[in-house]
Amino acid sequence: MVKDSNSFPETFLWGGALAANQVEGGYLEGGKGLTTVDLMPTGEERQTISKGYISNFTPKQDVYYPSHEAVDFYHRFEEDIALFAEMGFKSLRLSIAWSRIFPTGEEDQPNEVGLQFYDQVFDELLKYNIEPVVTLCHFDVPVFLVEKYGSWKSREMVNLFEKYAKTVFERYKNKVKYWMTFNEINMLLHRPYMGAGITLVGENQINQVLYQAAHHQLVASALAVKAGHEINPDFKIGCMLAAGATYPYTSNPDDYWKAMEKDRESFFFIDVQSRGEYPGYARRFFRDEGLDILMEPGDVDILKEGTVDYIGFSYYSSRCTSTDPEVLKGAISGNIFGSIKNPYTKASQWGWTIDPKGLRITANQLWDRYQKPLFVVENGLGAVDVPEEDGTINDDYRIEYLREHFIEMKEAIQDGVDIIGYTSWGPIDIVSASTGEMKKRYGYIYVDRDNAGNGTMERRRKKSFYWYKDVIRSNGEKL
Ligand code: BGP
Repeated sequence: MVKDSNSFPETFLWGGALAANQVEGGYLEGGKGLTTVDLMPTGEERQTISKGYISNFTPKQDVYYPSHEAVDFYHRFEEDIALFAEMGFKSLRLSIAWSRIFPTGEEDQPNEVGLQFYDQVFDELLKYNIEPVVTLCHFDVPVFLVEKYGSWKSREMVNLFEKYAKTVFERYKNKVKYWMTFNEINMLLHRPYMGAGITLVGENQINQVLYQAAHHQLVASALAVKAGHEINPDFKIGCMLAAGATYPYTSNPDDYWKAMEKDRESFFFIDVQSRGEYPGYARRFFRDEGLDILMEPGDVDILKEGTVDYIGFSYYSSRCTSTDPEVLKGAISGNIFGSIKNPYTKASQWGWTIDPKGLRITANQLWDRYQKPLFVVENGLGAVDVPEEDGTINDDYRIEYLREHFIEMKEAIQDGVDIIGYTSWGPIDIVSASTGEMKKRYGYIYVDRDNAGNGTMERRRKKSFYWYKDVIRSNGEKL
């Protein structure tokens, strides 16, 4: 349905987004099993591991892992949710840790303590009329399944994931309406271990491994969507893409084509999840690369029957590419996707391209392509915050980043794009996924905690807290 609107809809789901492994802590409490992210320390080693080069599945004793305690949401969720409510949140995106529910991934019965934890969290949200938006798997696969099956390399994962999905759908069917299957499903190609628990040690045919694993996730996602709709027909179940338009560096048609191919690397996943079948360009890619993706006879139907209701996506940056070897030589890895420097855009302290207009472009692309409601489920600025002497945090740079993106999001809505909500990333400071550190902060709420585990964990409202509260109160009119 095309919507004509000059502004944000009345029902717009303003809020914030979190992931279990980056906010909860309590990494072995309440019977929780070890997950992949629990094994990723900070620094260079994290980069290597997240790309799939890991062989030892035990956390080191003498190294501090910030995510093991994170910001202790596990024990402080009431206080944190009260702060979100104070800002006027209409929604909170968060994920369930698979290994709190099935510690190894293979138990017959779920872990009741884990289930109760999320009951409490959802009840607390509902108390304030905050709509939970729940990701089933946000970068955390039970380590046991990685060791036993090689994670998503194996077809075994499909039924195990379906069982997990059905368990939580049944349990929370009267508390949660909005769901997402896999966070940033396309991250599997770029950070196979971080995204999907896939190790590449000893693998020669990397694309074969990755696209086979992708097929397993796509089937598992479709089965979950199908089961969810059966359990509660009112469920809205989405996919989740790490989005960001790719621009050609010049008007050379070769550059344009390369940019299109780069975008399709990501759209591939959403084409399957939203349209229910493999696109022609993917089948050609498999042929050209000599990939032999094993599919079971029923898979075609499963993919058709399990298409998503909405398209969730993260947007931090646009990307830029070129076919010119000279230009590529100066390439910088502007973000996880690798991008050459775009002379027309700025960058964050971590070199991530800042391109507000790219949000409008990306939203329009996704709408043109899928004609399904869009949900901006991640966006924000990772920055170092330095408290003033009196303890206040004046994060004007964050306000500026968000304001510019909100202006473009509003433009997209005026373009007729159906955007149902916006949850900014890390509304409270949390552990960074790419660095594993505390110092890259996104929050409206500051947490007194550093990379080494020092600090009181006290929560403090930043300047952006009051600004976002006004944005929500005025439904995006006061930016
Ligand atoms: C996305 C992830 C999040 C998140 C965010 C910001 O890729 O879905 O988990 O962390 O990026 O990244 P970072 O924390 O590395 O700054």
